[in-house]
Amino acid sequence: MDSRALSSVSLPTWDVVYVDATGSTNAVAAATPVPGRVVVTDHQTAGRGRLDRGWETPAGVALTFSAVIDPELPDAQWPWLPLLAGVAVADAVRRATALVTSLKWPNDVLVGDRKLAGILVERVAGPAGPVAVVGVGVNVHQTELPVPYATSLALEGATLDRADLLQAVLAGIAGELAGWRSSEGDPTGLRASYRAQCGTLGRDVRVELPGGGEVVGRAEDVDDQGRLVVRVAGGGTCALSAGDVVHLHQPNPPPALS
Ligand code: BT5
Repeated sequence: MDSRALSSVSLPTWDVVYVDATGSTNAVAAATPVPGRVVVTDHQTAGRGRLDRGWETPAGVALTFSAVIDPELPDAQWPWLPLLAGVAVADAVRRATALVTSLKWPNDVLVGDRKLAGILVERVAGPAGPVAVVGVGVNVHQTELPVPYATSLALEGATLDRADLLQAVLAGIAGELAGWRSSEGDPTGLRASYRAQCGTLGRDVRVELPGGGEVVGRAEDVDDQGRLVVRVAGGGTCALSAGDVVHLHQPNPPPALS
């Protein structure tokens, strides 16, 4: 199908390396963590999700790649990286297909309530300090998916070449990174883009915390550190930096952007 085009993507600002098949593009990128390097494969055989979960994609139908990025910003701003990648993926899909996408905090890209794309950001030691490996998986041509709450571009009626999608997502990541760096890590612009697309805001949610336990309440905001602010029963709020969100009820109107 589009494997041939995927194998020959070449971009000025990224060093794109194609492999026919590999376990995890994040693992390959982490092994040679040169900023600007992108590892893309036609068939990822042991894809990784967050918290040691898996990411399953058959050969020839999904976009699976990892980009090595030196954010050149203080550690405190790094939590914005996965959110930034989510914005770039959602923008690229929306522009190319006219599908209505949304972001489920922190970084799932949804069509309706189904997951189209997942993102895994890992921090690894690079040649000149820590770098981020930003792994992106988008369901493109699949007609069958491993979980009932997933979807693909094909199932949503959209046809898109994986090479074109890769280029659009990488251009989006580069553009978002440039804006973020030029503001010296002030996340105001990125936060506005994120909040405008975040379907979690205004919804009742259950957030399952990484260490066990959960928080139930109304998702009110994403703060300037990228944390989800949840108003819990009784009126207080808590800001969560990690967790799995379950959307509980129908959405309310989103909050006004500040
Ligand atoms: C993620 O984790 O969503 C991050 C996925 C990142 C995958 C990319 S592909 C390129 C790069 N290399 C890698 O090895 N990984 C990255 P999480 O939020 O933990 O979601 C994982 C869960 O999504 C699984 O436990 C399944 O329930 C579900 N899942 C697995 N495969 C899926 C698929 N193809 N589409 C939608 N959901 C899937």
